[in-house]
Amino acid sequence: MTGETGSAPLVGIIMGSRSDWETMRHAAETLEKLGVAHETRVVSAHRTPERLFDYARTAAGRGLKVIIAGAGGAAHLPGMAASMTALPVLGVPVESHALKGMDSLLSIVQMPAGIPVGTLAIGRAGAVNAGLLAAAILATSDSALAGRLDAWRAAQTASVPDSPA
Ligand code: RP5
Repeated sequence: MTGETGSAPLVGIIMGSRSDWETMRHAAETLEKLGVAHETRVVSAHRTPERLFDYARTAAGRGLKVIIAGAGGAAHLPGMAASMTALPVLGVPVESHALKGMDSLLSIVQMPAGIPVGTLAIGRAGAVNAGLLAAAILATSDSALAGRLDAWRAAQTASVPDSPA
């Protein structure tokens, strides 16, 4: 799966399956709007464990600053990624068919003390917010990005109507 931007990626968006893309594309689109270089990969904790090991172990060395990991069901990807890198890992629970994403949420959020995963909401809202949170983390050391993030939030505020009718 592609999604690379021109410059070296700062955010890695990984997901357990191509079926997660419909949700995780919202993280990518958010980063694109904010001009944050990122990459997207399918990396499954269960089906491709060696790929996950290689990805997480090399992420910091390749220049990534934040990892966004989305998965559904028995969603071990964010936690396993976090176990192998000190980079901040943001977990997005993908809405599953059987349990509506409650399985994904509980699999991601209830990490043991010592290996943190910043867990977002189930589905699209979580993916959008993971993109925003990754940008906010990067913006602490990138004033131009901080300005773009402020502008994005101001535009959102301006777009909210006074009346529902
Ligand atoms: C998880 O299993 C993936 O993250 C996905 O959400 C779920 C179902 O995967 P597919 O069977 O659609 O490939 O590992």
